[in-house]
Amino acid sequence: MTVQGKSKPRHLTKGARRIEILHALEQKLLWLSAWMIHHANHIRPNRDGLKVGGHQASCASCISILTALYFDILKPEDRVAVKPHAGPVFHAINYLLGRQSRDKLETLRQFGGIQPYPSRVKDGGEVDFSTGSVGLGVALTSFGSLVQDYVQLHRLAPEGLAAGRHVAVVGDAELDEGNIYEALLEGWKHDIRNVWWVVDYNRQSLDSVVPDRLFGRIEGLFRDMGWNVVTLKYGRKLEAAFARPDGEELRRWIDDCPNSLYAALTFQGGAAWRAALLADLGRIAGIRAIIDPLSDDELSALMNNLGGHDIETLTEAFRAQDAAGDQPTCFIAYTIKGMGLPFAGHKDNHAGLMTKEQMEGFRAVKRIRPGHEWDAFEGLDVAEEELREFLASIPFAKPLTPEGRALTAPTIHVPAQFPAPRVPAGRKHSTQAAFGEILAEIGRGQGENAELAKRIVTTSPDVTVSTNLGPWVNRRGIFDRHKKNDVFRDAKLASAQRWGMSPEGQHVELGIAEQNLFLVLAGLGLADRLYGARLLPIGTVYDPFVNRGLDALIYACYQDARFLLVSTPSGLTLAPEGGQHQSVNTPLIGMAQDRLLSYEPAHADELAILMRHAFHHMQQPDGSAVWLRLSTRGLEQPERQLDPAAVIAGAHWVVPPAPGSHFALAYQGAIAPEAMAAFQTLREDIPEAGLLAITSPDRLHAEWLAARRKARAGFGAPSWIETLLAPLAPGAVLVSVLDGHPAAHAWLGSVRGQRVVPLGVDRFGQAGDIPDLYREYGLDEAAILDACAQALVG
Ligand SMILES: Cc1ncc(C[n+]2csc(CCOP(=O)(O)OP(=O)(O)O)c2C)c(N)n1
Ligand SMILES: [Mg+2]
Repeated sequence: MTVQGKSKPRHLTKGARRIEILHALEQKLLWLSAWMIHHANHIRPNRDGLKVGGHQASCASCISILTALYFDILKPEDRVAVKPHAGPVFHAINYLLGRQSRDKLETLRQFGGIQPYPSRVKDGGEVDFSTGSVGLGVALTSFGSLVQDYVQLHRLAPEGLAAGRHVAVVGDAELDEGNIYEALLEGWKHDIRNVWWVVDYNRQSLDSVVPDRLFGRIEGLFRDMGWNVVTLKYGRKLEAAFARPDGEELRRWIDDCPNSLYAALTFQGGAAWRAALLADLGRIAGIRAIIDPLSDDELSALMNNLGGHDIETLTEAFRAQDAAGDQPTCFIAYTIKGMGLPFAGHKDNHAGLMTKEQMEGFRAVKRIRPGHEWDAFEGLDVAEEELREFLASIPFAKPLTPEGRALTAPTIHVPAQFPAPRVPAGRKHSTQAAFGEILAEIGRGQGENAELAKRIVTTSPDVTVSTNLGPWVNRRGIFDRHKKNDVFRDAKLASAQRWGMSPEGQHVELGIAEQNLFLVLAGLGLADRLYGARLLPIGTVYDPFVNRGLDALIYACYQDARFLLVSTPSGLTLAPEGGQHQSVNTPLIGMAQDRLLSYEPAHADELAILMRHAFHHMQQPDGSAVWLRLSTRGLEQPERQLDPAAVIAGAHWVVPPAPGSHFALAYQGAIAPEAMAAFQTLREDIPEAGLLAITSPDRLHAEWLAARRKARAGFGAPSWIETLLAPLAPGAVLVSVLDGHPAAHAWLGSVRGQRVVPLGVDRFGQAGDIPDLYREYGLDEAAILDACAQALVG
């Protein structure tokens, strides 16, 4: 379909005709979204007997909202998160705009086809924000607007690209998610703007109808956070009825009607409405005058005329707010779940699908001829030519770029080497401290680092100083739309930290909410594609609290956001500060998470290689985010020449084994000194033993799996870990140790059939010093030697 129509007679977009056209488009979206789901479930062959699913009722609920947004109000530069279960409506909109093919509409939930919920990576560039895990897409719109401000205020945006509004179409049950309130608080602190959340307030979630009084509270919360709240409760028809004599009685009745009763009456239809209204209001003459002349269908239409289904109410409210400025605004649009479908209002309709018979009835009402189900303009009261012209004339029809909505940005030069911090002989250094120093050095912005330094943005949920970002922040400042001086500094009070804020600052300070951290990283890490500016984001967090933000981290990776995550301190090794703060499972998360390379260096020279690699890798078309798990434990730093490729590939021999050796010891991260000490002892008995430094079980494992796959396809080369282990004898023993769950290394035995004894932490820890803790959890030199002895005797 082409949208390159003739020039548009202006009068068509105005007034009543515009509303008629929008009504026609609503009808088309309702049909197409229902049909897409029906087709996927009932028409496409089903090979495995599993339910395909889809959410016809959720789609129907927000048809008018999405119609008003896309076909009336949105501009090309606006960015939208559509509630997950309305994905089919979103794709139908793009179909009408000529941005989605008919063939593709037939592939909903099929392999290689349209995803159940809008997906940036899998559904293409028209999707601004992926959704699916409820609440996260909503919150990301706030942080997207923050990132857009950052890009604009740092003058990094491409010339001529206007700042857009960030819009979330929100299911009302999404507001039960705590991350929404974390985002609201953080958004308030950052004085975000240009954000609209349009709540599809159908008062239904997945299981049932939601409690009545909750929303009054929620509205207050938005206002407290500096948001404007616009409630769209009633449509034009109901407002007209309320304006008639005694009409206010009807309004009061509806206002007092419990959500569940309203939903049930909606489902039952006109006769039930009449019975209920007559029972309560039948003695009021004005009410009789309103309802008596109406047929059951007309009465039902009147009672269903809520604000979120009334295109005039919606477009008027959006236009008014559009003109009113950039204050964040929450629209509470009252809707009915399943509006216009046979199960409208039924509490069980969330995953309900129309039966074949119901679909045939629906087809008849929508005047769709068999064989014309996918026709964009079938069965409408407005002529195709006029609809095409209208669609070509709306603001959103103008392409953001000739390629679509996905922008690009050139890569930033990364120097070939990051020097590791120099540590005087005999002094110890931790990976966390080295991280802070390397970053601070880049922060000087000198020489080759100048451009790199400009593009780095750091962020942290209240652990900026304790994760060693302090020196970087002192050099580059804290970002805020408004200049705010550092009061302590102005008063000449001693402090190591400069805490001045300005639009030029390059650190986004967050409150303690790890989901916000990952959502900000998602926004920053998509800045090239959303805002046309390459940013190199770094987020720091205590390693155990990656778990607190995990869903948002997965969500950021799912959208292919590019960032460097630095989690520190980690494991038991933070020792006296530990206890609840010990992380055990994070190495496994690092292995299991797609689009995230994870590393745990032990020494500063490895870290320097990996930080350099991270900035490079996150800019590559087939790159990804990168995670570094660090430690506060000071280690002696070896004098050596490393092969960067080996460190990046995940392991290198510190002491290579003699060919045919029957024994090797492997370590990962801050436990290195214990492994090295045990190794010295072992070598007295086994001089041919090798010592392996593992920097990434994730990389080793992923590359090994990939090599296996290639080998099965007949063109394999050995993976790095196969190459590394090749000198060992076939039945050799490999004892490995890390401060994390031992399963991260247990798989190594499968690589060449060698016997692996993985040491690590598999119980909740406690505070203590390192000698006590490593002894208790079996990580000290004695424990390593015991494990070696046991393994060697079989
Ligand atoms: C984090 C998360 N938890 C649970 C679900 C499963 N789920 C999908 S939709 C839904 C209820 C959605 O209700 P609402 O947001 O009101 O959407 P609508 O009524 O518009 O369909 C739930 C619990 C999910 N997608 N994400
Ligand atoms: Mg709902």
